[in-house]
Amino acid sequence: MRLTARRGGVLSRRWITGEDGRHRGNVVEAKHLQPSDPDMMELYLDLHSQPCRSVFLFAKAVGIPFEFKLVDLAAGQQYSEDFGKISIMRKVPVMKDGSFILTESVAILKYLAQKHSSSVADHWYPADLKQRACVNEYLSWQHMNLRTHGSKVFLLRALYPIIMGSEVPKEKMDAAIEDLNQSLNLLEEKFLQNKPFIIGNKISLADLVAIVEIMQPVGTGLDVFEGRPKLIAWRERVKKELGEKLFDEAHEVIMKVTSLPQKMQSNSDLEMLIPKFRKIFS
Ligand SMILES: N[C@@H](CCC(=O)N[C@@H](CS)C(=O)NCC(=O)O)C(=O)O
Repeated sequence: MRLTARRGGVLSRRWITGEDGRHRGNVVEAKHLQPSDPDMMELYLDLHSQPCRSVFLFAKAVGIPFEFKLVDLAAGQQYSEDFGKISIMRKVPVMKDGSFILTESVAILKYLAQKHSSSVADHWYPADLKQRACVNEYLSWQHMNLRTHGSKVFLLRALYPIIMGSEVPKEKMDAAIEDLNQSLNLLEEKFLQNKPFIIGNKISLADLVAIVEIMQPVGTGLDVFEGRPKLIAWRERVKKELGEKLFDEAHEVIMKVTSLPQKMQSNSDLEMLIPKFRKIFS
């Protein structure tokens, strides 16, 4: 992958996918020679972020072309003046489709599925009332459950020591892992049951959003799949549907997350993040 230009703290690179939705490689562009295509949808992303990975994976898996705008969270680029013009929320992902700007990964995923419904297979976000309701049920549940609990374990394991300057207290870590396990139990027992995917025989946005959240603590070296054969089999099915190469590409940075603290430590913008993390951890 080539970074093609730096404009106002946001790096651009272009992705291209084939008609079958599989990644065909990057269009290597010299942005300083070639102006950006004004009609190309832009996705502002940092693949350390779970919601960013879901949007990235979906767009690539179904073959929606986009320009990748890197917002390096560890470098504090979400606080840059340029990014502030895109979203005052200062969070990623953000989608810019023409002049239409949309935040919130779930809203972006649904927008993309609906906008491209003629080319995106129905199973991603089924038109059937009840099937769609089941996808929405999972998407509504996950925010305060699997996402909250997986993120907490991730933050405690990856960032707590550097932000707080001490080891994570055992009871704090144990409680976070217990909450995560409860969410994983519910994913298995309520949502997955004995089906291949959350809504049945086919992958949907629900599976995509679930897997990216689970991979967050996995990136810190915690094998959350241990002793969960049903979840392992589901993970393998999801990977196969997305394409192993694409899945690994999306998760490459999170699987190397142990280097993040060093990167942040050498960064003066870290100071802006410290009060925020202290609030989460205290
Ligand atoms: N509910 C939002 C969550 C977005 C979010 O929290 N993004 C995080 C990364 S996972 C972020 O940009 N954080 C930057 C910050 O808080 O400074 C979504 O699903 O898109």
